[in-house]
Amino acid sequence: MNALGPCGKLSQPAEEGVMGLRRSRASCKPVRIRKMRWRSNELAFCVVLLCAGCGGAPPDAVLDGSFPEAPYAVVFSDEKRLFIEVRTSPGQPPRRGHAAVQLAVKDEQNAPVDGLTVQATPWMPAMGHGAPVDPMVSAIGEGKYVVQNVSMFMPGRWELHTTFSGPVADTAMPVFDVP
Ligand SMILES: [Cu+2]
Repeated sequence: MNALGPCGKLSQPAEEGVMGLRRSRASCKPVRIRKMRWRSNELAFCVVLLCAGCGGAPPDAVLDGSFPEAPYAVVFSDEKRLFIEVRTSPGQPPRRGHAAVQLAVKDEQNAPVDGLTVQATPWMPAMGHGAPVDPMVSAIGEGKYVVQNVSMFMPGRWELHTTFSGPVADTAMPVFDVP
């Protein structure tokens, strides 16, 4: 064998770095092709991630009993009118995918608040996007509300932008770190 590379040139010496090594191993163009292929793999991976959070899956039928005893977090509403214990299921901290979030809401006198209308929207602040499905909220009594279909489909920090109306009007923002 001679020392000619596939391009008909002498193989690049190792001191020229990674590009030189790659060029000597393959041919002149494959470096670029390889990069393109890697990019399309990356794209496919992103699509898979997005689709993991897409609708179609039935809501997690988690209405009671399956939330841990200890809250994941305890938050005040923004105007301090409500005090909210936050629990997640399945798993606490919530896993990637669809989670149910229980909000146990009390007022300034530490009494459970029933009759609230609750709206909750997941948001991933670092990337500026929400979730592909809207959560559904059910009141289960004793001041507890279960937000189902909270689609936190990527690892990282998610906010649950929450609005309460009815007997008490206020907003709150529990935050979740999805591993
Ligand atoms: Cu994201």
